[in-house]
This record gives sequence, C-alpha cells and structure tokens, in this order.
Amino acid sequence: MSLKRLQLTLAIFKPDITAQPHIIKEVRSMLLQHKFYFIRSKELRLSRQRAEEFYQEHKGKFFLNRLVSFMSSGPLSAHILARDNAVQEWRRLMGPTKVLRTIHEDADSIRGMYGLTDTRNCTHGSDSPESAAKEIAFFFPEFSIDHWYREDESCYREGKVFYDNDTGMHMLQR
Ligand code: DAT
Ligand code: MG
Repeated sequence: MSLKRLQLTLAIFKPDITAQPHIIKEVRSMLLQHKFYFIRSKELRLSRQRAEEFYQEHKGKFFLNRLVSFMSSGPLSAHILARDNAVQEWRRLMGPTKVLRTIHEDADSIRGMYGLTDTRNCTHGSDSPESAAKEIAFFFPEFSIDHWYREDESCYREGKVFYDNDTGMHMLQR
C-alpha cells in the first residue's frame, strides 16, 4: 500500500478521439492499467471563448487559432485523475506535444499511436500541480480539492474503491 499522498491532474480527451469511441476505450484502459483513478468525469463542448480562456497561456502563438477552432469543434470530455505522481505520469502516457515527431520518437504513447496532427493530438494533461488546480477549477468549479484531500484521498490511496463501468468513475467502497 502506498503511503505517498495521491496527486490530482486534469485530463481532456479532445474532439478527435471523442469522435472515435474505440480510441476512448483504449485510452481509458491504459489509464486503468497504469493505476489511475477516475475521480470525476464530464462530457461537454467548449465555446471558442472558453477554449481561448483555457489556452490563454498561448495567446499570440501562431497555432492558437487552429487550436481554439479544434477544441471548440465538437464534444470532448474532462477528467479529474488521481495517482501517485499523476501530473508527470499522465503526461508520460500521453507522449510529447508534437505528434508528427512523437509518431517516431514515442510511438507507444497515446499521441504516438492515435495522434493525427500537431493540433489533433488526442489528449490534454496539466503540466504542473499548480496548473492542475487551476484547470480542475475551470472544468469542475463545484469540486473542492481541499475537501477531496480531507475526506476521500486516503480511501483511494488505500485502494478502498472500485471502478464503476456505468459511470466510468471510481467509487468509494463505503
Ligand atoms: P501540451 O498540450 O503538450 O501541454 P502545449 O501546452 O505547449 O502542449 O500546447 C497546447 C496545445 O497547442 C497542444 O496540445 C497542441 C497545440 N500546439 C502546441 N505547440 C504547437 C505547435 N508547434 N504546432 C501546432 N500546434 C501546437
Ligand atoms: Mg500544455
């Protein structure tokens, strides 16, 4: 049993793979195999404005317009994931940002296997615990990270949870 406090991160399954249910299934299965917990999940669409807000750190970059158009082009899903070292481990599973290089350099990663272009690159993952907190608040304003650590974290860490196939989330065994 791990004694290390679990970390939370924010994952997005982007519109390219949301349109491909078999890829979503495979990505979920990779996350489960790698011992991630699905804490909350939500399916939604982003308006252009919300997508711009989410990616405001990239304001002025040449790819922003393409990125925002893509992210607001169809349904996507957002997930709060928990694991030991979740931020880094989720980014490792995703693979590097630029698909056209990743296809060769990290072929077994999600982006390496399923990425289509540098824009349509399957998934998002927070790049630090601080970004994770901000991004979780962006998609799950009703979720309290403090409350989760106080009330639920130890149950997940001790494995007192089960994966519910119907909701695609882990539930506490209370
Ligand atoms: P990541 O999604 O790996 O955190 P990022 O934060 O640097 O990467 O960029 C956000 C998204 O913007 C990325 O997933 C795809 C797009 N993007 C970044 N760099 C790009 C580039 N050089 N060409 C095209 N799209 C790019
Ligand atoms: Mg990023």
